[in-house]
Amino acid sequence: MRIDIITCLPELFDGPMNQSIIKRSQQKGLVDIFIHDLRPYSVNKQKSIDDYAYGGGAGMVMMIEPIDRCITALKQNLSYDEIIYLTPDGEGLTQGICNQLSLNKNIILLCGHYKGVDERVREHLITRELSIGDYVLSGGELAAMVLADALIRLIPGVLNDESSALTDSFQDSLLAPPVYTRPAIYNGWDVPAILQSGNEAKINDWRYELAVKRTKERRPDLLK
Ligand code: 6GU
Repeated sequence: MRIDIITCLPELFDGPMNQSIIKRSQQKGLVDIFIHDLRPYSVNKQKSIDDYAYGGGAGMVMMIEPIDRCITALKQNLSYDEIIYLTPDGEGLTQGICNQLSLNKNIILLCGHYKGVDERVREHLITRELSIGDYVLSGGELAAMVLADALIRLIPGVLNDESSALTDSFQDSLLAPPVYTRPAIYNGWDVPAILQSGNEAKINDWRYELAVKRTKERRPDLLK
């Protein structure tokens, strides 16, 4: 999978995209991430990428031309399955959407800033709009990283234990059950005996039961 990210703050991606699982998945050749600075695609001599809103009001709006030029340049080399704009008024991201998007070959993520992008970008240049939750971030960059992370870990071969993405919370509309590791007793707090019994069928039943219980308590909306 190839992910091209368009941003006016490319430095923000330096750390998170170059650590741990995301770093290793790139080294293994399972994913390619390219960060594109929007600024060089500006057309005026001040190199601006935003301007005042028509009709007035506080806040700058990202201009269509640099974004169009950047997307057009990318499309000259490759065809893209999705061009996703990260915005708080987009469709809410779910594990189901992540599963679906992880099957794509090439995607573009467009990060918004200021008061957002010129509406014509949304009408004509992108294929999809996603939000990562009902709160407002100062830009789409963190949301793009969240989305990239959620997609990359679903690509076969990225996780060492390939079955482990399947037992994540949300993967079957249930939260994940509790997990324990050694020591078996710490401070007098012990690990449930069933997990130490070696009886795989009983352990699976226990895990399912606790997943349901936890989901009922914490996220009853998932059980509908
Ligand atoms: Cl995708 N962008 C911004 N700026 N804020 C958000 C968001 C995205 N999702 C939730 N809040």
